[in-house]
Amino acid sequence: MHYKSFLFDLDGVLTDTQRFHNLAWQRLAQELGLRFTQQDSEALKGVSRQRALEILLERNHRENDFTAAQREELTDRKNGYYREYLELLRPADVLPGIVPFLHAAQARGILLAVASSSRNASAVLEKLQLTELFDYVADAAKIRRPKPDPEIFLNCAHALALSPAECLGFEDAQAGVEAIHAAGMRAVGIHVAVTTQAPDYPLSSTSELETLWAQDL
Ligand code: B16
Ligand code: MG
Repeated sequence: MHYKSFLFDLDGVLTDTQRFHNLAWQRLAQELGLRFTQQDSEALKGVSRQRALEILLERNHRENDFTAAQREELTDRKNGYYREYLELLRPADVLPGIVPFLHAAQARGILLAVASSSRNASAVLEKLQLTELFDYVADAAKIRRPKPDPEIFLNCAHALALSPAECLGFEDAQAGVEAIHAAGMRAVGIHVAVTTQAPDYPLSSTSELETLWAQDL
């Protein structure tokens, strides 16, 4: 194992909060009379809140129907719904295999960081009681260009004083895999549904993470 750091996406990798994002967007879409299919929800994965709203409106041909102030109200409303669902989150909601994998990585001296597009990332990590395990958590509010731009992954590498080649990224979203590759890093894909850019190490679930130790990464 030549990697010195693992950079984790949060929603859909450490925990299944992606379903809460989906429920919140679905609720908003219903209120606005917008279509919201499984494919729409895939397209919204991993991108920022503002970009997700744009994509939803574009896919419904409604991109010219809302002012900047109205869009802000819509993203705030979606976030309110998401925060409501987050109330249900417990430490038991960390996905299978994650905690042992993080401990095993720490035991090998591998640095751990979170590279999530979510401005709620710190709150989610606290609720899951995972905060202490990470050496660095990127602040999504300070990232100017959302995934698939590499900025957030490069921000983590920089904070840990490592080169991109020394970092391995973990993602569930196509936009995230693209961001990792654009950063010059290799990607572990956790059940990545759309594969315009295949992850280097595709896994079907977090329960398979331990199999990575047996590979010559
Ligand atoms: P928030 P990740 C992403 O998190 C989600 O996948 C995406 O669906 C969401 O729109 C985005 O965070 C922003 O989240 O509205 O909480 O700031 O997958 O990068 O951990
Ligand atoms: Mg994700």
